Amino acid sequence: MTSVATADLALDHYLDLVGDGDERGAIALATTLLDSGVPAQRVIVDVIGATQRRVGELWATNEWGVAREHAATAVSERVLAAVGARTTAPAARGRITLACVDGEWHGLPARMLTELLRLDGWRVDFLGASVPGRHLITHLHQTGPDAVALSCMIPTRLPRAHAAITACRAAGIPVIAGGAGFGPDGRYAERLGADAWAATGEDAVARLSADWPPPWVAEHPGTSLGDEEYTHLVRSRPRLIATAMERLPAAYPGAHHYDQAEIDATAEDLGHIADFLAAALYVGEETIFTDFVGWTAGVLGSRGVPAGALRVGLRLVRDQLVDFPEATRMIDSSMARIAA
Ligand code: B12
Repeated sequence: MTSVATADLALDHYLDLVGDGDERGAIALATTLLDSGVPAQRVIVDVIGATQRRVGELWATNEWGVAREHAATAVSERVLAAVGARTTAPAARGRITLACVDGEWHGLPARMLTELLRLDGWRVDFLGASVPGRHLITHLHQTGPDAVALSCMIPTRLPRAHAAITACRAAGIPVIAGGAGFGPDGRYAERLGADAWAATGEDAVARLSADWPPPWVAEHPGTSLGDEEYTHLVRSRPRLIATAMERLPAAYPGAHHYDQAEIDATAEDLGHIADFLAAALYVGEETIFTDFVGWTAGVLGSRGVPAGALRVGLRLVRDQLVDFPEATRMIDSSMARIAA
């Protein structure tokens, strides 16, 4: 049996273990796979990564609560550390700084990439989740790496990703971008000025070992990013949400009976609407917003919240966005999408 098949067979068992918070069991399974000749890369990608995607689906469909997802992720972090500790590769290639963009809390995908790069012979300084731009730059000045690898899993962090990419390049260090936040084919990475993009950790390993550094382009042909609408929207975010919450009971009578947890969840959802809208305006990509609304409709639907409630939330935001033609157009097309 091939090692890929062995890793595949372990998947269901591994999911059960992390779903049960069984750290020791999960580490034992990963160690057994390594001992039976499954390469560490396969354990990282085909077991840990594939399971995390499954965990995301189980959370989205409300089969798993947040606590179970958190516990499973915490177990996988420990398993990844155990796999890393059991494998060594001489750091012969060069040095890479790997960081999650400011406000990006998905540290595990970046940690997976860290281990994959180490296995390929890079010395990796992993700075973890949510790294503020100026601290990232200080680190670059102190260590002088060959590359910065920037991870962004959700598009709301793209404006910060842009700032980080610009600052790294100003310091003379080329940037490779990755993570689902940069879009399905990484198309936002180029728009934000990254030197390279890779879809997966293994693609990143291949890209960095094949031709790095890429030819230096003094300035990437930047489209205009972060126009007036974006700036106004970001500035008015707190008022936008507060006003929408005030108007909510009149627009959605069910909200009269909301308890504090429901009020907090609604305010958080309105915050996501504002943030995804801002990101879509920043990058000039309507799909960032319409995909988010489609995804939210699914998540709320599996928690028994009707699409009508989401429509009300969108309308409460839209009604305040007088003189925001792009934003209202994006909201309208998202409403048409959920109606369909
Ligand atoms: C665990 C998890 C969390 C944890 C993260 C903890 C941690 N330590 O990482 C916590 C609880 C913090 C979290 C929070 C949120 N999450 Co979350 N989360 C997940 C989950 C279930 C797993 C993430 C993971 O570990 N993936 C690991 C593997 C599967 O990722 P991967 O993409 O294959 O990784 C590879 C590539 O991305 C690539 N790569 C990654 N970085 C880089 C960098 C470079 C340079 C390169 C080249 C490549 C590269 O290499 C990796 C290794 O091969 C995902 C589901 C999913 N499908 O990923 C949701 C998910 C990403 N989360 C989601 C959401 C919505 C959120 C929240 C907004 C939820 C909320 N309501 O608050 C917040 C946002 C927090 C923030 N601001 O960052 C959504 C995003 C949807 C969207 N529209 O974008 C997802 C997809 C869940 C879902 N099913 O819908 N989350």
